Amino acid sequence: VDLENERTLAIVKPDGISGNYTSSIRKVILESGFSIQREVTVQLNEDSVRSFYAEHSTKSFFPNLVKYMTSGPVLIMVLQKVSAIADWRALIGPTDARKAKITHPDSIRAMCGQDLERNCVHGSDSRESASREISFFFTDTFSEGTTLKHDEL
Ligand code: DGI
Repeated sequence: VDLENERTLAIVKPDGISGNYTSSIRKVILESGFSIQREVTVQLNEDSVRSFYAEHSTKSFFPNLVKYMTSGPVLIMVLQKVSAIADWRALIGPTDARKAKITHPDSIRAMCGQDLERNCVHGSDSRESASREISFFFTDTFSEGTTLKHDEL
């Protein structure tokens, strides 16, 4: 078991921001022992979302996903702790927020998500995704201050 610190990418999606859940989510993050290494609020454009969610590009829900993720600003964060990837996934709960409210009532998606699409938060699902997703939004080194990789998202 690798007990080294891990980084994962967390996103508070548009419904999380518009529902004013940001401070509650930040509280859960810090109380759960994560440090927030980077954070930036941006309005994503369609190309960014298509590229970020490329693995879902052939799914029937993809156009809706793109529409939803561009419907308002999102808060993008890099979280760090031991086992950050699995622990953040456990904290956010199942993809379908409606199910989360029943099976994982203490999860973040149960708290602020609405359904399978509007589920309030994102979390990387593996080391490979975390690495890809972090470098998708942020410059590759962590030695400088917060720098967005793209001028415009
Ligand atoms: O890693 P997750 O976000 O838990 O889930 P995922 O990688 O399977 O799907 C990415 C996002 O796409 C998910 O957060 C919400 C959306 N999505 C997934 N499956 C469906 C969906 N949206 C709709 N409308 N219908 C789906 O079946």
